[in-house]
Amino acid sequence: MRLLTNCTLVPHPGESVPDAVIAIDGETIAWAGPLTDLPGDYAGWEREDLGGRLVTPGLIDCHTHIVHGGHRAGEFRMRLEGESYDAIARAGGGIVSTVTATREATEDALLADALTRADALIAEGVTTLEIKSGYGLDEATELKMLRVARAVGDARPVDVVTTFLGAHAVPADYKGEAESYIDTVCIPALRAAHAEGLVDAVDGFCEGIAFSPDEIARVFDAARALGLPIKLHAEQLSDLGGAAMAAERGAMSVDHLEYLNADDVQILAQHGTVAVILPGAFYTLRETQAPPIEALRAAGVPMAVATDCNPGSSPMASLLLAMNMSATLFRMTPDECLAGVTTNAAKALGLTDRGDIAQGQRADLCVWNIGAPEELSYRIGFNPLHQRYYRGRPC
Ligand code: DI6
Ligand code: FE
Repeated sequence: MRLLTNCTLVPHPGESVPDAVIAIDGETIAWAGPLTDLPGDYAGWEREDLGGRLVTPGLIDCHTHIVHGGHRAGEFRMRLEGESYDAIARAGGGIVSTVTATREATEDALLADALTRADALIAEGVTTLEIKSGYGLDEATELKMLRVARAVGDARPVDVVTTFLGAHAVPADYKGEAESYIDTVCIPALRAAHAEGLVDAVDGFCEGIAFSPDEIARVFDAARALGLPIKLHAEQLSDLGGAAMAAERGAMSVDHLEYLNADDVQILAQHGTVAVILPGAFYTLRETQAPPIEALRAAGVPMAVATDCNPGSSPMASLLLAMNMSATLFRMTPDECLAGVTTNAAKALGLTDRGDIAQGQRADLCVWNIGAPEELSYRIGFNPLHQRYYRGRPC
């Protein structure tokens, strides 16, 4: 039981409570508000003076691929010389090349490598982290990736939410046979991973270089039969209608969305689907079509922001940079950026016990050396984290 005193509370983006107190009981927020309203029952609790610093909810990175073998710096060089992401993928590079490296890596090696990226995110205040599979594309390697993802959560003070992404790319030995890959490899691997308790949600990559909406729908049917929530990489490079298909099936989120059309924005709004904005991929691929932020905002679609940390299209392990890019590249407001990595990121993961500072919520908090919450989006390459609280503990 402890009281964090003398802080400026940002319980939700856009709100600011000066001279505030947060009462932490075990892993939970027992009370939060202005000092003047603090109930007398807390008088005897141990106090920690935060020196007037600003406190937000712990950050949540709701879309990452931090578990993977190798790197794609060679592909980076090719793209700089003018080769396109699409063309590299179609020529057997891209995602499929990371698959080879991931299949070859041991669990220990994958974990050691993933922890370097997890540590970078944690150092910026991340307390909940989603990690996807999808660089195995065979049962053994998909399960290996998910075990490593769980191991990240065991090795570090961070909550890991796992996502099965077997429908990420068509592996080389199934080239031209996407449907057969889905039925004979992907869905059986999903069932096996679920049986081991390794899957919190199911994702897919709906794109010309990956899977069609119909193919993804087969995976979603299998997910539903297992009672697992779904989400989708959609409309990143072209408009195939994947986002609407996923929203209509009750997806928690649809991610990327550069090519989302106006009608489908309304479908997201109707279903309460979260739009996950991934500026790292837009930036890395030098995309020119931005996601329809204004239309999403006008329709009241909740927007999350994530790193998409992956070795190909978004080799970025900074959620603060993702906030900055969302503001500068997409004109999201600083409040939207903060909501994107807190309350809406929690929503994108289906988590109701975190993302805000309120009574009963998990005591996952960030204490910052900044004067205004906008600074989190405004600075570039600067980490103002003073202290993170994870499950009520400073660490
Ligand atoms: N979209 C992405 O941004 C990542 N996966 C996906 O479906 C990229 C994966 C990669 O290029 O390795
Ligand atoms: Fe991704």
